[in-house]
Amino acid sequence: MKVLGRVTSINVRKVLWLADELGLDYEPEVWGKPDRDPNVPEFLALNPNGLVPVLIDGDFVLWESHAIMHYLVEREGRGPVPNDLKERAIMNQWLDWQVSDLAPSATYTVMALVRKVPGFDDDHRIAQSLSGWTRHMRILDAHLADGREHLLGDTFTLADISVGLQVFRWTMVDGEVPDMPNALTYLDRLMLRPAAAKYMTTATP
Ligand SMILES: N[C@@H](CCC(=O)N[C@@H](CS)C(=O)NCC(=O)O)C(=O)O
Repeated sequence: MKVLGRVTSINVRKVLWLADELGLDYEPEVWGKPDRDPNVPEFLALNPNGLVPVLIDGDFVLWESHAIMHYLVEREGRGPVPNDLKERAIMNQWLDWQVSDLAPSATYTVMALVRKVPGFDDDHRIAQSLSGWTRHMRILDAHLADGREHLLGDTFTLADISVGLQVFRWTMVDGEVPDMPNALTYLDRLMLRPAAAKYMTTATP
């Protein structure tokens, strides 16, 4: 199996973290700007979006981080997905929320104040992004206010990987951000997982 991407990407990290949780063997192949621009025919033939991660499993090719996570769990027949229908639905709710609400609100701030990518210096857009990201972080912080260990309570699920990585990025913002005590406690507990700590380091913010 090959995972195409760069370790600085949150979406690639989701897949790598899960692969480590499952103890899978895979071959990483570096793709993604600035190291290796995916907008070349060779890569676009695999993912026409020109985005990472991409999974190659034999002659099977898959893109979209959450689709890849679900595939790996089903392929192995084990992993952090609840058996219970309603718990699984709640896990999917948080996964969808991460990809459709939480992450998009954070994107500009991450480029400007975490990864410091040249060109991301529009103060108005930073303020707009930070305000949206803060609103979503408050929703998360309130959900975690009862001291639960994971999004679903006692059970670690795929949703903790995706949302946890986004909380880590919140701590990497170079600037003042509102306090999110429950989310930070949640992150500290997640960090105790060896696979988590590997993908949430200051070396690769
Ligand atoms: N919805 C996609 C988003 C993928 C995405 O936005 N990937 C970013 C990195 S986080 C990317 O490929 N950026 C261009 C690049 O790195 O060259 C997923 O979840 O996999």
